[in-house]
Amino acid sequence: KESRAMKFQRQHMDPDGPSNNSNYCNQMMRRRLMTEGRCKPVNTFVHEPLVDVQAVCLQGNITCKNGQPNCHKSSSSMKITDCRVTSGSKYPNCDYRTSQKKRHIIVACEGNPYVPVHFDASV
Ligand code: T3P
Repeated sequence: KESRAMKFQRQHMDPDGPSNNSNYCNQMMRRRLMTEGRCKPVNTFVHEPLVDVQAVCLQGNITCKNGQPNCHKSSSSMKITDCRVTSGSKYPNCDYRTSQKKRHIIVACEGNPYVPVHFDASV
């Protein structure tokens, strides 16, 4: 079974990206299996080395949107791509808008090793 840590990597890690391509989200959301059963409405891919994203679990500790205490905000801004489903998108034809940004990321971390398991926000 896929662990929560592996699921985070599947849904949110793309260290070698982004291809400078308006179809990035349409391709990646499908390739990473986020268009099965429904179109996942919002999803962020992070374009930084895995070790640097894992290190965010040791950076500033903050409260998550759901009230849990285990969120962490990156001390540096990171290259990300936000994927947001378009208003006209109709499952199973999931259509996304692709926006590249540099932001501080906020992730929830769990376990031993203490690693990212959820993407909470970017700021
Ligand atoms: P997950 O918990 O699998 O990482 O909040 C619901 C989902 O939306 C959550 O999935 C994370 C995702 N999300 C992003 O990927 N980027 C964002 O900026 C926000 C707000 C949510």
